[in-house]
Amino acid sequence: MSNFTFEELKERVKALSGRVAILTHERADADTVGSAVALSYILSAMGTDSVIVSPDGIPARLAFLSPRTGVVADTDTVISVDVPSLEQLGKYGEIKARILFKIDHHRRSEEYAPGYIDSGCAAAGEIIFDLGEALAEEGAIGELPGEYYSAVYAAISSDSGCFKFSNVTPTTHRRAAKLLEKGIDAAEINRKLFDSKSKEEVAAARLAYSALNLYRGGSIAVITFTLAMQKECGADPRDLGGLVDIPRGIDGVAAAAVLKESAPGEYRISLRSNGDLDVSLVAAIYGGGGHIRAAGGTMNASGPEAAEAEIVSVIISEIEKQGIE
Ligand SMILES: [Mn+2]
Repeated sequence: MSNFTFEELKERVKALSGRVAILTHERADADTVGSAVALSYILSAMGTDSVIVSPDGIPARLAFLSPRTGVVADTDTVISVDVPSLEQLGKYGEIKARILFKIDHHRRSEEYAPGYIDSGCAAAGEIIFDLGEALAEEGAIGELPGEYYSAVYAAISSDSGCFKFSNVTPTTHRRAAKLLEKGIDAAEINRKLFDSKSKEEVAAARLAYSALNLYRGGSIAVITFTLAMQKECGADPRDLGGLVDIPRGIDGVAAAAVLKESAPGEYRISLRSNGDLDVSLVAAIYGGGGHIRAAGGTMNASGPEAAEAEIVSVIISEIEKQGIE
């Protein structure tokens, strides 16, 4: 199983036929959904029908991207976008043999299908943007609708933290500039992505602040968010991804983690690094992955205290192993 070039990606996309299922990763974010939506516009511009399939559904806060969802059973061909591992495909990991190819930007992208991978992109949306441009240039597609450009922009803005993460390149901004020239409402998209919270999410943040613990002289910050806390705030667990910004945003914090209890004894780990620590190596210990400064995995532990103690000790040993101060 191997990776292929951008030229081959174009050819593979043009050759898609029948009804295509575009798989997103679990706990979908605006990059995976926006990229899938944009890709479905590219496909329909070529006369190819497609639906978007998310292993655990698309969270309500991303409904503004208007994904046309469906089920794999009704499709002829399956591809994935922004999905680095089978684990991230959730229940669809079982149909890996049906996945024709994947489009991804994760540095550690598992070889579950042949793929086009550009880890120099801050978002999978940047790859989709290039694909749209290239196909238009060669006349394979005509003018795409405004919804296409909005979806691509949402994807890029989401994974770049509204263009403030270290993964942003001059090319990221050039792509975004071209999207702005298409007349998209970037301010409104960013408001929906970053400045809009449900009352339940605010209640979750309040609980998260009270559960915040600092370790190693304040360089490691961890929040363990139990099932009881999730019940108390009433938030959709899929909308709790932003909680990790709380520990990450504290002055002096080099590594931040949120452990979200997903089932009794099972914890979803979200990791962030503010410096040189490669948290994807911490995530890899837990069967996960991601990027240098943002990664995740799943841990089993006897209880919340044990889970938190374990992640702290693993982060400390990784700091020492990587020789980071
Ligand atoms: Mn992504």
